[in-house]
Amino acid sequence: MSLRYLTAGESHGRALVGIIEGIPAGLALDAAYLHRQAKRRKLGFGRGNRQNIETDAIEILAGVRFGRTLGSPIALMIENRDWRAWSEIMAVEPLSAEAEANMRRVVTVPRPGHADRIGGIKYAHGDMRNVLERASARETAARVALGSVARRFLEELGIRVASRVVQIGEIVDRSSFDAIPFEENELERIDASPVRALDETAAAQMVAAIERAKAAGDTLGGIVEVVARGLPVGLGSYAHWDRRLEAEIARAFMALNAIKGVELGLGFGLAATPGSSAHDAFYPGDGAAKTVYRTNRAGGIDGGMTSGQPIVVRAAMKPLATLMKPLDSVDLGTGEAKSAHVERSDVCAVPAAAVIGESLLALVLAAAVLEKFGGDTLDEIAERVRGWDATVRAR
Ligand code: EPS
Repeated sequence: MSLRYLTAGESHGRALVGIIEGIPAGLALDAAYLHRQAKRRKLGFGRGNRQNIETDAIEILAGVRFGRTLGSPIALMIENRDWRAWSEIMAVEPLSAEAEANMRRVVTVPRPGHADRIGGIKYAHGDMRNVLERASARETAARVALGSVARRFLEELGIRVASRVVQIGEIVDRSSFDAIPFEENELERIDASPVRALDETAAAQMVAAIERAKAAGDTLGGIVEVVARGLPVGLGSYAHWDRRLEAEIARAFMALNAIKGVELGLGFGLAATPGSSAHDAFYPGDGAAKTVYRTNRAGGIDGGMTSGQPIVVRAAMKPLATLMKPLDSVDLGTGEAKSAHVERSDVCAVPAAAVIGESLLALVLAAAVLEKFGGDTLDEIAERVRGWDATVRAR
């Protein structure tokens, strides 16, 4: 097990916490870096009022001393500022009979498309708040915090991760992923787009589509693209099914709330493409390598291994299940037909999903790097990666 991480926390509970284990010693890491990444997740047109309440400042509780990782587990905490308004509803202590009788915001009518109904059945929660508090995408703030630690580690090895929005509702941005900015000082360009689109015309149309959905009490999904560059050749393996890197990437993205589809490179498009134009041909190298590619239809992975080309992942997000004009549902307490529960929410969280996707990919890649190169200190790993790059050039 090269890298593992856990999160805990309810959406309106006191805080989100995350622990990551396996990051080597000697990595420069500070809370300001993590906070910069966390703030990027909050951006995006279509988010609700909650984003104005939360600052998503990240506290490093353990695993770092004098600005460098110790090699021990790193523990992070993000306060839920909104908890102050929810401290009775989300109290940890047992309820008094009076408080139980006066409990507010009890959820008995599940939202179609949300975890409410099945979670309530599965965990015997009559009040489905017990489900939605944890099923909420608020938890992704913790995954971004942990993913930003992985990102910091990858940066030291020259590996960069970035993202953009490709589609919101029916509006598609047809720009190439090659135009995505990667360096921290360049990221602001796409972070400044209201919807993380590269093309300004598409961005304006996406904003208008979100506005229309909001006015109609509706929500919108979309497609995000996450790209990683600067990868060593040969992360992952063809040798056994559970070592294939695409599988890990798909798992990480499918584990993000509301994601219903994942593809690499041309992905589903390959189904309709003949073999003659579906693959990436090899050409004689330029001196630095024996072979080079001119296309990246595979999305950076062949046979479950990194090819050294950029990894290009796309994920499709369904529209959020909390509708201000709610769908038909049933009160599970009384059995009556009712409109689904309505709770303050976002209209569209696709731009946030793109930023979260960067962290998910960073976590998968950091684990793959650690598995291939091992090492207890950053220097040890960096030296092994450099040595491997030289080996690859000669093969
Ligand atoms: C969410 C509902 C909204 C979002 C929340 C995810 O929260 P609330 O019900 O408090 O308005 O704002 O996302 C975040 C708080 C966040 O930081 O991303 C949901 O139901 O998934």
